Amino acid sequence: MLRLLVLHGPNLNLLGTREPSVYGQVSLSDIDKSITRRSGELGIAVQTKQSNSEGELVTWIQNARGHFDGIIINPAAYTHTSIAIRDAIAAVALPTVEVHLSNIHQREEFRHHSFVAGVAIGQIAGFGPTGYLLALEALTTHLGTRHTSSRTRADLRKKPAASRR
Ligand code: CA2
Repeated sequence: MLRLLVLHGPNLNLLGTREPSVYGQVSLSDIDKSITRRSGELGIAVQTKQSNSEGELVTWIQNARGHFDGIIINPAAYTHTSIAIRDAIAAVALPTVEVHLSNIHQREEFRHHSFVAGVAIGQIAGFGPTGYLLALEALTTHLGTRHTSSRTRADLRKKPAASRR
């Protein structure tokens, strides 16, 4: 069974309580519930965690190696500042999808640059909480395709040439 780690960065614990015009009215706990529900439908195991601390996020990313097959992360403000989070993602070399509730490219100039984007397999921004569900689909497909294609290569090696036509 695929195992995915979902990480939420600083201040996302405030979702649904402040700035609803920017970040919506849905709480982080509601987002986590919908992630868990969808992961059940997809037949994957998911763990969700939130931290306001850069170091804690770095430690969780480091510890993901061997326990998870991929990471979904909304690094929040650390997106735009944290070389440490970027380096941790690069070091564990687990496929990582970056998620943002808002479209960071439509907002202030300082939000346009992401230190994480260069080490992520992709970025999803601007779809609100749905972005996490899109990330689940994308990462599951990415990992499934990778696994399927290596199985297919092994199957092809086993079959005699005549039966491959
Ligand atoms: O759009 C996103 O998901 C962001 O990662 C959210 C970050 C922001 O710094 C990024 O540029 C884009 C901010 C998260 C703060 O969340 C709050 C939620 C409710 C009230 C106040 C902050």
